Amino acid sequence: MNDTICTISTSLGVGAISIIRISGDDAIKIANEIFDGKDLNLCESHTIHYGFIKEKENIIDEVLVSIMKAPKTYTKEDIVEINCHGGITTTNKILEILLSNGCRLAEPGEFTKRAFLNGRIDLIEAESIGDLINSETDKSRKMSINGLTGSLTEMIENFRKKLLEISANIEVNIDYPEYDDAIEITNDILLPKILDLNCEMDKILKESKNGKIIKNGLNVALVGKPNVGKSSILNALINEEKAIVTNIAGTTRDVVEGKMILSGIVLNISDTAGIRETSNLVEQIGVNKSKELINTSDLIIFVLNNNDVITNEELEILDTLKNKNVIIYVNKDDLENKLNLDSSYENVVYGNTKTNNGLDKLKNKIIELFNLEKLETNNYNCLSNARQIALAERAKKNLENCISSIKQGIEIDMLAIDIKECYDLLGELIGKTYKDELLDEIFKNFCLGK
Ligand SMILES: Nc1nc2c(ncn2[C@@H]2O[C@H](COP(=O)(O)OP(=O)(O)OP(=O)(O)O)[C@@H](O)[C@H]2O)c(=O)[nH]1
Ligand SMILES: [Mg+2]
Repeated sequence: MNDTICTISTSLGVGAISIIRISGDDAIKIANEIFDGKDLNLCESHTIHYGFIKEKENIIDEVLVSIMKAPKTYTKEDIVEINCHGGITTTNKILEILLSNGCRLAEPGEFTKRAFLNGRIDLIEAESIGDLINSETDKSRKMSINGLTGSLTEMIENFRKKLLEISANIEVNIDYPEYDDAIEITNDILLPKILDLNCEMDKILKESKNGKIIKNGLNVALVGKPNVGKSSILNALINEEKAIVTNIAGTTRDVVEGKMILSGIVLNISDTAGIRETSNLVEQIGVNKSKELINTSDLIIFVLNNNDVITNEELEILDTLKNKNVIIYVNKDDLENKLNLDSSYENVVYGNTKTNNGLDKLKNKIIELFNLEKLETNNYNCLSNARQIALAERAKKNLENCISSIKQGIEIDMLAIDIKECYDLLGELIGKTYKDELLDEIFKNFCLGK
């Protein structure tokens, strides 16, 4: 038996209505004890009732109470929702009364965790609920809804079904070689089937890259030597005077972050300290942070000054950026060109921060580089978090092992192991098997009341 949990489900602040949610075996009984109105124990499921919340004889608030009986509820347990007047004091007071009448305060995500543990939703659906609440763009909202309505699970389940069929055929061949009815499974029959599945998994993983971008956005770092205009570019892109701009080289020390949305994708932009040799300890720490960001960002906008001759240090940094996604933004093109940039560099954009012209070109270059417009037209049925993608990648390894074993003519029963492992990994992906620590990790990021 589960204890009865409660919490405030709406965000705590001044508003018209707040909702306090209770879930568990005693939800209706406890709500009834503090409710002045109909006897809630006698009410039908999925009905709403007018009355008052009372503490002893004192009226605390005038409320509407919704009764939802198990199993057709969010958690598959009895749920009561109290709609009270919004505002911090009333809402907190009702919560306090519930706690002193036998409810326990819910942990973040505990309602959704119960929905999962009670079999109403799978792990992908649970993760999608968290994603939906946190989505910052319409694209990420669309993707979360796909996960939430089960179409992503369906895609993985279909994949597992095909694996199961292959597995079953192999088992029959191994266990009952004398069976005439069973088609004899040979490596020749298996190879095209596994190749098809491998191809399908490839597609799923490729799409998941898009999914990650839609969900988390792109991390973009503005990098370059001091005074080239990095902070001015950040401010112009996010349309806010966020970073300090001066003509003194070495103005920015700490990383300054800003956000903008481009073609429906969030860009998390970091303005960094200008990279140069310095004896100033604070500046040196800033420079080190800039270098770290080069390694962790999805895109580096390397800023040069059109009005300055390119330095050896800049050329060296450019050299280290060869295998990364880089746009070279030649700033200050309103001033005389002294840069002498070799024409062999790709993705070079000229502009300045005084007009929007160059910045528009920069935005278009980012859209082009990451195919951001195309992401819009994809179906949004894709894996999007590190846990899901890592499991799919491991599943793909098993398929690849299988293919190479078939090509080497290895016994068919050895293949069954890889196929079974692939099947289990995808089961883990949708939460058929899981460890408690994983659930703790997933649900701790949820907001209270969900
Ligand atoms: N003419 C011209 N000046 C610019 C342009 N962009 C920035 N500046 C000027 O260049 C100077 C340095 O700009 P910042 O944005 O602070 O440069 P930064 O790269 O962030 O410099 P650090 O923080 O020191 O690394 C300021 O005086 C800006 O007004 C531009 O496009 N054209
Ligand atoms: Mg700066």
